[in-house]
Amino acid sequence: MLSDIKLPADLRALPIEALPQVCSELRQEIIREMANNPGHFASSLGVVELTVALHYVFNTPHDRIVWDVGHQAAGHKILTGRRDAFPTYRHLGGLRPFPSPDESEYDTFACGHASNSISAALGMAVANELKVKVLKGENVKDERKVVAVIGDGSMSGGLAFEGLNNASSTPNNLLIILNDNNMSIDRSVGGMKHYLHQLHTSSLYNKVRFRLANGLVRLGMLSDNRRQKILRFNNSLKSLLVGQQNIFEGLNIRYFGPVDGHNVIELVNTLRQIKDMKGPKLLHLHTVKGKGFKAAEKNPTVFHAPGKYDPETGKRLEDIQN
Ligand SMILES: Cc1ncc(C[n+]2csc(CCOP(=O)(O)OP(=O)(O)O)c2C)c(N)n1
Repeated sequence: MLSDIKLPADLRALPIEALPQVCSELRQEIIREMANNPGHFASSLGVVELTVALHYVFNTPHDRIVWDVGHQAAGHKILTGRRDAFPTYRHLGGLRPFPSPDESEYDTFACGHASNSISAALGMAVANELKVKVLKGENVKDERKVVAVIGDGSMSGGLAFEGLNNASSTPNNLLIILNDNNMSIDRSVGGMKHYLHQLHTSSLYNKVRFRLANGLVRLGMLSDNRRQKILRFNNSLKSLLVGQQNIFEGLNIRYFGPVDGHNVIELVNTLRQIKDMKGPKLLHLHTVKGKGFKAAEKNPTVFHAPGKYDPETGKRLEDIQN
C-alpha cells in the first residue's frame, strides 16, 4: 500500500479499514531505512499511528502540522512525497533530519528546538483567525486547521508554558496533541510527569457534554460566546465530579483523552470529532516510545538515536563490533 501513497491525498482516498495495514508498512519502512541511515528512531516509531491519522483527517498541506523538535517526523517525511529520497536521509545534500519548510510544503516550521511547537502553531492559528475575520463573507475557503504535536518531555520545557498561556487568551482554534510516552530522551522527570500520569477525564462525562453542546448548537441555543462561559462552568463542575484539577482546562484549553495513540481507527474517529470544535483544545495520547521494534521498546533511551543496527535482531552495530 505504501508504494501507492505518493502524497497524503492518496492516503485520504483509502477506506479507514486500510489504515492499520498502512501503519504496519510504514513502521517496517522506518525500521528498514533507519537501520542504515541512522537518526532519531524510537520517537518516529512511537508516532506512526498518529502520523497516519493526522494526514488522513487533516487536509495537509493546507492544514498545518507543527512537530515539536521534529525528531519524530520520519513517517511524516515518507508519507509526504519523500519516500524515494529517504536513502539520502541525513546525508550531505539529502533529506534533512527534521522538518524544514525549505524541503517540503508539508513541513511548516524549521524544527530542532524543543518546546516551541505550541507557540509556532499558535501564530499560524491566530493568523488564520485574523484572515477569516477580514475575509468574512467574501472568501473563507482559506480557513485552515493547525495542529501542534508535542511530547511530554518537551511539554515540561518553559517555552511550552508560554505557548499554553498565550493559546488560552487569544482567539484561535488550535489543536495541541500531547504525545505522552513517559519518556524524554531518557525517562521523564519532574512534577509534570507525575501530573500527566494521573490525568484523566471521565469519558462518559465528555460524551454527554459533547452531545449536549452539539444538540444545543443545532437548535441555535448555544453561540460560541455562550459556549465559552458554559465551558468555564463545566470545568469547575468536572473538577468537582472527578476530584481533579485539569491544568489545561484551567487555562481554558479543552482537554480530551487520554486515548491509545496506537489505535489508528480510534485516533481518526477522535480527531474527526474534535477537529472542528471552536477554541483551543488538547488531545492527550498515550504511546510507547519505540513501538513495534522489540529492542527499542526495551531500551528506548539507547534507541532514541541508536546509530546503525540490524533490522532483524535489533543488535546495534556498535554492540556487534564490541
Ligand atoms: C531547547 C532544546 N533542549 C533540548 C533538546 C534536546 N531534546 C531532543 S528531543 C528532546 C525531548 C524528547 O522528548 P519528548 O518531547 O517527550 O519526545 P519523545 O522523543 O519522547 O517522543 C530533547 C529535550 C532540544 N532539541 N532543544
